[in-house]
Amino acid sequence: MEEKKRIFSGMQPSGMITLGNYLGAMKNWTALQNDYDCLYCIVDMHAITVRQDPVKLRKQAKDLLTQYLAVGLDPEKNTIYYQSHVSQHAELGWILNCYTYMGEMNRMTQFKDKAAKHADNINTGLYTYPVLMAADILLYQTDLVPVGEDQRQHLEITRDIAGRFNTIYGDTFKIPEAYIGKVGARVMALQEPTKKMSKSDENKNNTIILMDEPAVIMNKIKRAVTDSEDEVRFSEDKPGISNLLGIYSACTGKTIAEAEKEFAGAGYGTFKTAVGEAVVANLEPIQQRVRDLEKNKDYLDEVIKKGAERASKLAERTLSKVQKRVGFLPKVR
Ligand code: ATP
Ligand code: LTN
Repeated sequence: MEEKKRIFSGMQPSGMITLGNYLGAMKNWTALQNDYDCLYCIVDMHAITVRQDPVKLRKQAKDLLTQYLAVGLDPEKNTIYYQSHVSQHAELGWILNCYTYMGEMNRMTQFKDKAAKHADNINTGLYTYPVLMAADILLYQTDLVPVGEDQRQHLEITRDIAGRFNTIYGDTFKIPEAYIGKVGARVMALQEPTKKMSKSDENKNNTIILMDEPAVIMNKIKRAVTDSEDEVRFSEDKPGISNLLGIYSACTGKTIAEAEKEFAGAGYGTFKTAVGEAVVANLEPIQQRVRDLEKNKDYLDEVIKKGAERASKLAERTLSKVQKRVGFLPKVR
């Protein structure tokens, strides 16, 4: 039997999961779980590149685990774990730091954005964040990385680092590909539709979070910034309406063209109500499952324990190969 191809992806427990995270990443994860061997990591080590309150970070990491399961990831089919439980990520991360140039890191747009946002804490972890991400992916000989559009540059650097290492030491890492969905890959902020919806946004009206109640969702969509026309049409000069069309399409499975036709002549009010209802229809069942799962602490503990064990076993294979190649002595046993 041919072995399944491998998928790796992760999300930071840096706040409440948004509709952007869900449509851009998680929804694709659940769709891919039957055809691939998938590892879905909760990247808590990445989250501390901006200052986190430890009590909140623990809660967010637990909530994210519950949400991974609630969106439909089956822990029997997928390896789900906390990054900090598998020490090989940090170990490979260090080694790869020594094969990455500052010039490469200087080009990373996420670093520039986050450095501007957190000017009082531009730490070197934030700077080398993409190297740890490369380690995450390369540890598992990953074929495919399902992410939102904003991660494309990080995937490119991952491929560059892997290729460089392979050139020096011979084939060591599989060169991974990004998997970026056609719809939902870049959900924009509702009040500022030219910037991406982000879970760490301070303006709560910019984001819909996975756990927002239906009335809150309807309200946020109704108040979303649009334009002075009244025509539901996808266009670069209509970022608000285009964003809502993208959300509608990702939530219903209809194409943008079908959606435009459906709302031709309907007006923004009717359209926004339909978008809100489509989002609620996607999120309500997930919210119910979150509430059920939260009651089952033992089950969650079991999932995360098994996940770390399997991930660690797989990661060790690559790490020990790498350690040998760069010239570290084996442990005396
Ligand atoms: P933060 O605000 O803390 O930087 P984030 O909301 O950008 O976080 P991440 O944890 O960094 O989220 O990303 C998790 C996944 O969600 C990634 O695959 C990322 O590409 C995807 N993603 C994040 N925001 C969006 C968005 N607005 N539209 C589509 N996909 C997104
Ligand atoms: N950098 C990603 C989160 C992330 C990730 C990964 C995604 C960390 N490691 C490995 C895919 C694969 C982000 O900021 N969204």
